[in-house]
Amino acid sequence: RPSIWSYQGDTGSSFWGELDPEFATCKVGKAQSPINLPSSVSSSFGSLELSYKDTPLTIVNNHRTIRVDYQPGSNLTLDGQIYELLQFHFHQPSEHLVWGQTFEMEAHFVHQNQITGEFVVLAVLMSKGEMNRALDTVWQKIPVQSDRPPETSDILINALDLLPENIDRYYRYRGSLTTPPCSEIVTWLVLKQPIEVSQLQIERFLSVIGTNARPVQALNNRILSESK
Ligand code: SG4
Ligand code: ZN
Repeated sequence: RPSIWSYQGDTGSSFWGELDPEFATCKVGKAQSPINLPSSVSSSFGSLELSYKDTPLTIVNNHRTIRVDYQPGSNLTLDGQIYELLQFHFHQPSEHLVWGQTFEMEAHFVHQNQITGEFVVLAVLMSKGEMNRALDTVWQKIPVQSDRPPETSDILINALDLLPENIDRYYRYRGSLTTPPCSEIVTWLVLKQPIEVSQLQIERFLSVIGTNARPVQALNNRILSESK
């Protein structure tokens, strides 16, 4: 079955729950993402443990985002569990808000536990500023045509180059994929320090993909935590 969801009009995010029975969670789920941060309780967590390797730049335009696929062998460790970095991708504007503020873009580093299937998504907020070199390496290779096989090159990249200096300060909460089927299987880690992206880089993304952010969802009775 072709999946018909989008970010605009009558297949946009307010209708996801009705487009397909498999998308019902988008409507009835009580732990949906994104959310407005921070709100409510805080407790403490330690530093993030990341072990990311270089990977050959493999990039996909699936017309809903620009995605960079990662080769196996890069991990994030959380609560003693290992989650493998599968891919990262981008949203414009940001999906998470901080104190009601939207950022220019947001990057999602998607990790999955190979045994439980649970996800950890590390989110990096992006504000307008200097041209971002690591991002530029990716942007140089954006496929203009969507739904083609991934484009691989022999350029090596490392997701660490897209993270801010400070990865010790972050919000953490339990939520969902921000796209259909909106499965509530994600631990979200949202870094507090944003990285910078230039106006031209934002425009480049918009000209290929357009805006692709799901609006914020109700917190309901979830607890949000902060590091330190
Ligand atoms: C994007 O559409 C990615 O292309 C999807 O990746 C991703 O789905 C989806 O966003 C949801 O991820 O971090 N925004 S999010 O919650 O990673 C998954 C693929 O389709 C399952 C591979
Ligand atoms: Zn995402």
